[in-house]
Amino acid sequence: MSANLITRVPEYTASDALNDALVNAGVSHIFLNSGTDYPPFIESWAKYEAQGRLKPEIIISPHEYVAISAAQGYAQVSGRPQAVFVHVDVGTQNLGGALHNAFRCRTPVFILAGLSPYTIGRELRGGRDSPIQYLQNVQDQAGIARGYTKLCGELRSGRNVQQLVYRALQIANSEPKGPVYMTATREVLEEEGLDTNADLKLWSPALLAGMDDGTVERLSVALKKAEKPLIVTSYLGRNKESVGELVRLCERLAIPVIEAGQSYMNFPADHPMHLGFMTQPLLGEADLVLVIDSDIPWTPGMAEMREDCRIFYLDIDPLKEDIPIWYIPSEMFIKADSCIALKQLNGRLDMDGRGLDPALLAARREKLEKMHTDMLDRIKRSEKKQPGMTAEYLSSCIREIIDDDTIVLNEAITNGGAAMNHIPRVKPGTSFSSGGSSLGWSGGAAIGMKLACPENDVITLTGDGAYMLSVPTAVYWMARRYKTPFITVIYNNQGWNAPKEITKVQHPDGYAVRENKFWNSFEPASRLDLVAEAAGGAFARMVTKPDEVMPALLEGRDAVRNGTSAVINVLLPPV
Ligand SMILES: Cc1ncc(C[n+]2csc(CCOP(=O)(O)OP(=O)(O)O)c2C)c(N)n1
Ligand SMILES: [Mg+2]
Repeated sequence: MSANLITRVPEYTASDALNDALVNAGVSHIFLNSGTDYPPFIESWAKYEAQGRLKPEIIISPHEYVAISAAQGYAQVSGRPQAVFVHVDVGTQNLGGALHNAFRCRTPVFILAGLSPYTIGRELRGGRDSPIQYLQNVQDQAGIARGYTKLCGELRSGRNVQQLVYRALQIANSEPKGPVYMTATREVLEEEGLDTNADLKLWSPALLAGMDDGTVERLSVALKKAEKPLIVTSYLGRNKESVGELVRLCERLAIPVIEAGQSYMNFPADHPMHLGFMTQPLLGEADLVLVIDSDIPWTPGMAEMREDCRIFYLDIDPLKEDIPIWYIPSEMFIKADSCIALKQLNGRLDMDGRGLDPALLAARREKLEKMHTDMLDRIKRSEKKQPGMTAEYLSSCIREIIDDDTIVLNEAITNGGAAMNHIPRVKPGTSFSSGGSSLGWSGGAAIGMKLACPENDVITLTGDGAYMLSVPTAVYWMARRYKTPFITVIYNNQGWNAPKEITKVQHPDGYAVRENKFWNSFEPASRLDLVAEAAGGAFARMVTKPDEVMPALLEGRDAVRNGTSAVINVLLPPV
């Protein structure tokens, strides 16, 4: 045995310093999928527990996709980033599409991955001691994450670990927010650390700005002048305070709101100015559209709009700098925080109501209110119980078993519209989707949200395909182990409907339609609910008839209130 292995273990290691930095920065949980890179941390955590010292709670996550989805969910509801610790290159790869979601959703997450040790001759504590460390030594591990993170960095010395953690979190927490990815070799994590006792006030996120006076003036004049204004938003409700400001603006000027590709609750669905989730037909009539916080308010090639429609784009990232090809032809691209900007607009209009014709405004308000009531009538009619199962009826039953504070996660894909229409959310912070396009987010996200908001009920609405991609074995095991019970409703159309629908749009008279072949079926249907029972003792129920929906949902809700997750697998007509 060479001398290095009897080298003294420092009393305070880099791993200890990292623990302390995370605790100091308010990171309460580490979602962990470990490996041979973890002895320095495992030793540190055991020491901390033995000595009664504070450390983040370690949440064992059997799949990395679930780990980061949980951290994303936690930050989506609370604004507070959590840590995800994964195993070298392979663990990083398993973050997979969930890293895309966190990035696209602009959610702060602190990711740490081990690096294969850089010494092979036992020169240093932590050097290589296993064959796999050679296989895991790859050219560009950080490259796996680089396209989906705001910062990729390496901890290279035990002495400045804390500084780099604070810097990474400051960047993650500053708008546009997002995940950060740090790596470290075992040798560094075993080194002597340095506790800086940093004052976190000196690491606060970059301050946000609103609009300059000229822009406030131009925008308020344009809004007052418009005859058929429209507001489209997707994630304004990331800041709950913005919702009230948007309500004020829309009430004053009688402006309707469409939530397009909603990833947060942005505007109360029961408000008369809420006109649903589809931009058409309103977009086609509008003479002014104010987009606030949206990546894709509409699909440019598919949208019908007036030639003379004026577009104003207000967003923290109005050019979508991480999307290579993107364009919405806007008169102004306003880079500002929407909450500050809305307060400025409301303030401007408080001071100066000139230019508004009360009669015109009243007529517009009345017309919009009627549209809102007509929309609700249509929704109500479509949810009537039919002999066969419909997503509309199912969604209406879900509405009946939840309350205004229930957190709803929507990953119901082609049934997501039915879910949004029939399960209106009226309180900020009670409706979420992944903000990205990688399916499988909702299972892990529900765990994170329940950890952050234990008082709220949490319900996920998922397609059957999305459910399978969520790694349900890991999800329901974690939900039981960490006491985060939630209800899952599977909108089970026994296959992938989305690729079928889009093929029908692209080739309406083609072979696929004529032959009815779409390579999208999961028949014969699986007992997807039983997966959760096997993995985490969840209450599992398959439902085939409309009459069975309500009793199953109520039983599921009772199970959750008694501490057990529930999966209600509802069979819809097959795709
Ligand atoms: C990780 C991942 N894989 C594949 C896709 C492509 N995709 C988009 S929608 C969809 C179908 C999802 O099926 P399901 O959840 O059952 O919803 P449905 O289309 O049936 O409503 C697929 C596979 C994706 N978005 N993300
Ligand atoms: Mg499906």
